[in-house]
Amino acid sequence: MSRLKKHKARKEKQEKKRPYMSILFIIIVIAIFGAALYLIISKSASLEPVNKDAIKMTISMAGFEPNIIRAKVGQPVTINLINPDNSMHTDGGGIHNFYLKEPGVSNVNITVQPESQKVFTFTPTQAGEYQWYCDSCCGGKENPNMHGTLIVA
Ligand SMILES: [Cu+2]
Repeated sequence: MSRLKKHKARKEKQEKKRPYMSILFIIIVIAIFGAALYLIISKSASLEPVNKDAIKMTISMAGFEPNIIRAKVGQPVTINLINPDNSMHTDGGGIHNFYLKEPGVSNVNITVQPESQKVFTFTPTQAGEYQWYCDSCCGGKENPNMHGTLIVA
């Protein structure tokens, strides 16, 4: 076989490989779009609160909703905290937290796993304005989004 023929043969071989390459490329593109779609859908999937009498509160990368709650001295506050974020969130692995430690108000440190919820109760014993925050993501206390205010009268 001449050099030219060899070269031609090799070129033909390479060209035969190409359709597989484009199929592989299409599969990769579909996989990436599928993963993105999964993240969007699972992010918007809402969890129904397990305790309908509690204050329904969500905590996500967007912060607490609501981020202001009012309470009365001596009356228990029950919060149903829902975390709709999934574990694909790079910062903190989708884990969020409710941290409220103020003398005479409460001593609460509740961690909520991704796509789950927790119900907890505390009873404030002093009037005033208090800050709670998420201690598990985006710089914790330093992140202004991850705060809430408890107003006790
Ligand atoms: Cu958080």
